[in-house]
Amino acid sequence: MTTTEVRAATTHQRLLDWVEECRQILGPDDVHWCDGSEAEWERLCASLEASGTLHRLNPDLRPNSFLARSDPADVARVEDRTFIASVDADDAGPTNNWRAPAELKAELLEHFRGSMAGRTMYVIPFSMGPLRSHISQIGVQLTDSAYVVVNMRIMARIGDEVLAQLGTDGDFVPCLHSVGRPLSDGHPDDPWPCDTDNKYIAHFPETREIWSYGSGYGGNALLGKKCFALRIASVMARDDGWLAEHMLIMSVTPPRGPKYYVAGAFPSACGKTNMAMMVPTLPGWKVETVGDDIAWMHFGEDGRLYAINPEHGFFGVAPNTSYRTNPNGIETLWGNCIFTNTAATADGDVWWADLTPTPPEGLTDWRGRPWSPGSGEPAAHPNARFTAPASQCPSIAPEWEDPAGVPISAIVFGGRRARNAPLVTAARDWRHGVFLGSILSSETTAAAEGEMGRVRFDPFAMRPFCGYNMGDYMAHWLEVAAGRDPSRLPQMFWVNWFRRGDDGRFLWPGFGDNCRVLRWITERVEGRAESVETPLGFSPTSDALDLSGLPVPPEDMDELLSVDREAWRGEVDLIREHFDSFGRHLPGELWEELALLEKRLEA
Ligand code: O2Y
Ligand code: MN
Repeated sequence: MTTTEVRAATTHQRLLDWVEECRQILGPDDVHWCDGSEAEWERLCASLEASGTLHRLNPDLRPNSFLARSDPADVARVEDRTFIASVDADDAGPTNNWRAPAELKAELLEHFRGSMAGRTMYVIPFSMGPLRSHISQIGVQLTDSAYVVVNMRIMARIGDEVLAQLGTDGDFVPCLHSVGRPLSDGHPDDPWPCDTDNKYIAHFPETREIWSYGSGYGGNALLGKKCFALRIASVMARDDGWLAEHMLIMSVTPPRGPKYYVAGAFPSACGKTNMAMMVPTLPGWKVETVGDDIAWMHFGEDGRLYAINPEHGFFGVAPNTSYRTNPNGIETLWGNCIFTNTAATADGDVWWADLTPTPPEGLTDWRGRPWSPGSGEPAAHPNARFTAPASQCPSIAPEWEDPAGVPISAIVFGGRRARNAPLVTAARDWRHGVFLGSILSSETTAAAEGEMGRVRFDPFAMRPFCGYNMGDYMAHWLEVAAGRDPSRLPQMFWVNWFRRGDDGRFLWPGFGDNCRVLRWITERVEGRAESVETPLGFSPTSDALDLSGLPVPPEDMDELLSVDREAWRGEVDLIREHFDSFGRHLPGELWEELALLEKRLEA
């Protein structure tokens, strides 16, 4: 080993043995144990600038911030290369790509062997969740990407304090990552090394391991996020009686209090980050942010459900994030950020569609080419991202790092439905809420997703992120609440911000006006919301929503809250097909809920 090796600040023998075993397989030139310090960040960013991976932004405009341009073939999560390698295929279920663990490991080892030659292997101890929280979990990621290290430093708590927490025998999830581009062949390095043709995002739920190869991008490479905090954590949660969810966490405080905490599950690209940072339009109402993407929830001694945000930063989609859609999001990005695949301005800042009403002159696109509005291509990649410290968000809740978590009063499920799904519906009880979560769905919007307007079910917004059989996952949601005092459980709601009229326009303004729906939700939690029963649950009466100052015509409100029985009979057929796909794994209670829905539709 060379003299640049940075030694471990740990005597944790299992960890040291695993790192050594991996070093021998991966064959890096150096090993660097990340301490998480500012000085380390500066050194790594400087080396990434030198290799052309990072471009420092104008410090007068955006201090301590950088732009990275990825390989054009490495721009997003790769669901078709994401694997759940459980011993039994049935344990992965119909929504996951299954591979036999031994076979997949053997195949991957062929790729991993020597894959770090000529590079440094970074060891990143990281905590998902605040240190010293009983809800948090520790992981250790090995990676040959310094870009991953600096992003992980924003997205998780990393370094020596995590090793200290781990002690000499603490549990950790081993996360192995290589971009898959050894430097042994004498070929010069690329600014964004990857192995385009051989990407694998592999999860081994029984042994709680993650092996990721070939991609340096986002959810494929920052292994604490989707891989650990959702796919592996969902398995841990199943085994240990808690919930690992694709949910934002926010607080909502009425003018005279008290403060309520709401968790919200929305499929990817449904505006979760915007909602978590909402600026409410109702005077006197306050919204604060605890997390924008993932919630880990445990029941407390008092029977209430307590949630932490396991992350430490935001990895948000840049395009269409603007002062109009998310002012707190924009303010978060003042400095200390990494931008990936945005456009660059002539004065050394970043840009994306909607950031300013018109694009500035002299833009460079996400691939580093001069860009003009007439080019017919977007300046920023549609999945361009910002990595930003959560602590910089103006709406961050002061208690966002409370190790005890925050008590959840309401859980909101929301899909993207142009038709049929009403603006808001309250579930009758926990079991009915689980049913509503299980039929969460969106209509396909792009040709790439298949036929336009087709309903795609995304139960609990977890379809790409559940590390086991989704039928068993739904059963777990029922089991965690069994025998508990219903009055202590969060109430559950279904929302849909995306309903359109026959003329194709959105019927609901969304964004800060969603607080009007949140107001009704808090009133329902308090047991005083004016409600009417529908076949789907309970909806606001026509005058129960505070619409003051909102120019939505009454006929649009009627449409927004309506449940079209004929259309819902059609939906029932789709739900039956959806449920059928889980075979014996779908809990009988959900079939019973479907039968009840059918009965109510006939009434
Ligand atoms: O494309 C990626 O790698 C990121 S996907 C992502 C990032 C942040 C929050 N949510 C998501 C998602 O796909 O749900
Ligand atoms: Mn997400």
